[in-house]
Amino acid sequence: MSPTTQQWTPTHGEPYRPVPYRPERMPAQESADTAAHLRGRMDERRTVRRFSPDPVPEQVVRDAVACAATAPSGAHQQPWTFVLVKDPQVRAQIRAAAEQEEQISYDGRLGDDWLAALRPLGTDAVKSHLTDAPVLLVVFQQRYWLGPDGTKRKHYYVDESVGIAVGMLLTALHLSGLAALVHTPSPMRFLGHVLGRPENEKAFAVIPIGYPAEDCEVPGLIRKSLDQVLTEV
Ligand code: IYR
Repeated sequence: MSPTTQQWTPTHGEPYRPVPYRPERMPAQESADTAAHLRGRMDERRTVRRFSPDPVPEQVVRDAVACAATAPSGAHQQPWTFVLVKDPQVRAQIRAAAEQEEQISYDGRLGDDWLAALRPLGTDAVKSHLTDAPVLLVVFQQRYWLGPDGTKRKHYYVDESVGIAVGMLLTALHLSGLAALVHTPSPMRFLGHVLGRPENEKAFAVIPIGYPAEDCEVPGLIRKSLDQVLTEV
């Protein structure tokens, strides 16, 4: 077991206790080859909304969550909880509640401008992936630490930390051959209730995971080129 995965307990106010970090340096050619390969692999990732019912190896999902949980976080507070929802009844409940909210959103709550921005994606209020994908993962952010005696301690940069973790989750899933969708029903409060999460946790995203359906289609989108996203000064 790596030293960073021994049983974690919250830290607060302890002194700085550095340990050596001496990873072997990757030769430049191997580094370049790896980066170019990963760039190509990641460019193949697509958000999928139509999933095959085929089961996925659960350990792949567990390992991807473990990858996500290596994300850097504000004050190393690791303010995330991942809930693997297996119970079909709970999934049906989540879908019904999400679709109810989405219907209101698509019927006008989002506003014309937002709906226009979404049109090229072809999304609507029907969220069949919430029950059809073989795996449903719900990510919660821990807005503060809640001790067993009810003590509360603020967490820092929670949105950023959980966003990075979800990015790493998507990367791990994709590189392991699985497709996913980051779904953010709004409002999401119902998720905490349905899944019985504690008061310090706020739903961040619902992530159906699986293989694309045989007849899966995705929007014909074009990514910005590197020189459109990277500028040098
Ligand atoms: N939450 C809605 C709407 C939606 C919003 C954004 I921003 C998207 O990128 C996609 C969808 C839904 O899930 O359909």
